[in-house]
Amino acid sequence: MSLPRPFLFSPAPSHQQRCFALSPSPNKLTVRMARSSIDEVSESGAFVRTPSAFHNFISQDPSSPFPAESGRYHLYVSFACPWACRCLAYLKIKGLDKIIGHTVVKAKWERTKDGDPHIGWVFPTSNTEEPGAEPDPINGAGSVRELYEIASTVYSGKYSVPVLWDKNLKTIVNNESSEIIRMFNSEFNGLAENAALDLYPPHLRAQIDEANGWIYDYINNGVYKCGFAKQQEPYEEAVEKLYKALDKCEQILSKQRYICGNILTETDIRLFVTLIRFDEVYAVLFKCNKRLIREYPNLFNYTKDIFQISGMSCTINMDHIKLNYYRSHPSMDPLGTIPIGPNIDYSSSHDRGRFALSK
Ligand SMILES: N[C@@H](CCC(=O)N[C@@H](CS)C(=O)NCC(=O)O)C(=O)O
Repeated sequence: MSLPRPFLFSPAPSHQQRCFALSPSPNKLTVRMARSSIDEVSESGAFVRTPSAFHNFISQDPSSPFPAESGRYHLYVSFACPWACRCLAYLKIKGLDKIIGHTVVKAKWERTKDGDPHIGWVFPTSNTEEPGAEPDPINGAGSVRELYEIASTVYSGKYSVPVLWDKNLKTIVNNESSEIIRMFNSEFNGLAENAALDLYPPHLRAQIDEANGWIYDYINNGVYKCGFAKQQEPYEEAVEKLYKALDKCEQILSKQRYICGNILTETDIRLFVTLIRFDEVYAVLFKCNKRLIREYPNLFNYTKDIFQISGMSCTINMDHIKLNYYRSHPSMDPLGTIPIGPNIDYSSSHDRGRFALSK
């Protein structure tokens, strides 16, 4: 059974939302949809992320088009990608990995199609080709691009991960991590091993949404704004906001265990995926070097604390992270040399137990 493909993803975003190569006059637009993050640059040289396109929602309601079912959905991720790793973290800590399978792509971007210069996520051809990566067991696809092509014949955006795939309808349910984690938090609770864990509890929702807003703009996406800025001014603007936000987190974490109180929430998982990549990658490649995370006592110990939550450490593969960032962006670093350090041990002891957890 298949649904009409265009029905499944949102209409094209408005021209402010999209990332374009613009002609000199905004009245005479020559637009080119970004096919890769590195193309997502405005006229002023600032990085502007393209919105995701597939926004279907899995529901615990059995009559919904995408009902929560065991074995029906599959998550495609890269260990390099912080957005995809949010979803993988949820899969692990909610105890969903027996009912939702996942596949990890190769770390480094490669050509996705003969005769086309596009580079992106690809699958290995065997289990032994690259440690940590696996061939696509569901569709036998060679690349993530092929998954998008199966899901839609008219899609023309980025071939990004995460991809949440419906094996029944053979299509993409959703490719936006902030939505996927909400589904994983609440919609599979009839099947999850750790259903009691609620990372978006009703009484904290306003606080979580508020914190997610500035953490996304200035930290999660902020590091990309630093790294992908093509001019000095947008870079400096982004760096200043990034460090103000990190200082704010440090301050919050000097008084409580997590960002929204003494209780782990979605905000912490979203912040963690950026912090764990910061000293190893963003400080070097994205020029976020005003201060390192390991120079912030509370942020550093907090990063270790979250890394040590049961199930989290297996979502972090630093070899994939470094291989991807340092080797997949030749326009940023044509040599692709991978820095040897700093090799931080996030499993070492931390001091966050000094805060009593709230119920
Ligand atoms: N808003 C998306 C962003 C996903 C995203 O940008 N993923 C990057 C990897 S970190 C990607 O797959 N990029 C592919 C490309 O640029 O070609 C989400 O949070 O899920």
